[in-house]
Amino acid sequence: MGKFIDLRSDTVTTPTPEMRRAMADAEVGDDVYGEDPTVNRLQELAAEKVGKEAALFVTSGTQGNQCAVMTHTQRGDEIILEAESHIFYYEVGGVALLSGAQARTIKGTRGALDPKDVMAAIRDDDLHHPRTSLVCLENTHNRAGGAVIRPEQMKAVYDLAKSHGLNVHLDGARIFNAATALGRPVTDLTRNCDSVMFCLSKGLSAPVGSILAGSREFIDRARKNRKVMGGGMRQSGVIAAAGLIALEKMVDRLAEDHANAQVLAKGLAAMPGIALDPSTVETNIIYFDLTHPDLDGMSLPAALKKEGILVNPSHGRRLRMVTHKDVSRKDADAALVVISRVMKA
Ligand code: TLP
Repeated sequence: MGKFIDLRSDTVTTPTPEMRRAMADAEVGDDVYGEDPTVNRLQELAAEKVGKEAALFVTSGTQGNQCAVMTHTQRGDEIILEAESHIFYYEVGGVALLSGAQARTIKGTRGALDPKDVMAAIRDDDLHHPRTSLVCLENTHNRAGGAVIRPEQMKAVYDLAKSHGLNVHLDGARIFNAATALGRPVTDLTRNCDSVMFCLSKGLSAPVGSILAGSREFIDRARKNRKVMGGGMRQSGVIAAAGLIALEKMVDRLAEDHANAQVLAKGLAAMPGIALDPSTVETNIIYFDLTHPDLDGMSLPAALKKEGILVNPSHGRRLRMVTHKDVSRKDADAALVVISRVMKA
């Protein structure tokens, strides 16, 4: 069989030939001493791109988010999160395990928190209450189907948080997808937060790594927390070199992934047995519900795998497909032909 069309996630993207060359040639030093010139260059460029004073190269999106939570909170604090957010849903209970913080979840609308709900969740100063110290936002919102949170929505929550002395962390794993979809500078989306994490892997296609950015003082403290999480990486210029290319060269092509997601979404929506409104697909993530009586979230991915298409199985009837650099327009068209055939069989 030829190559798989891998729609499981944009995390599966492989580094470009230019990235591999830059990795081989990277100038390196010991980053725990702050002496890796390539890491330092990446951190400076990343901070500048998102309009923050400083940035820290971290091993993964999860490490960046958890390091942010640890740096913003004290043990026993309560943090406010969207109920389907990655930090709450997919980070192995790290908020409790690593920071000793308690999660207060709020159901959002397409991933966006209503400031009224945030307001109601902020604890007042009562002997019995934990201290609320942090609100986390996610943009694009993964489990809301790659939904884009508007700058105005972010600002409303940020202003409220600030007026109550809370910090705001943005899980911006796919923040450049959000900026691309809106056609606005990414700083419109990173202005209304105290810290932001974004991934160099995923759509930007670096093999490893994410960025945590914020004030100089915040990043100095976060560096120590990264160390305790095992993220002091020594000659990490080898991977930072790919991150630099991710930031410089790979942002502009994200629109292609969004266009291919539209192709897939429209094709899927036309198939009997699939419930999907393509207008809800704003970026590179497509969620749909299976209404086909003989197929479910386990059997369809298994049948597609035999035909060379990879989709993550699910215990329910909701499935996700993600477009990325290694899925071309031709792949999207080919996938639709196969999916349609498998659904009919
Ligand atoms: N998301 C992965 C899985 O963990 C679910 C995926 O395939 O989408 N924030 C958001 C919004 C994410 O979607 C992810 C990864 C992360 C953080 C964590 O990044 P990594 O995988 O680098 O730890």
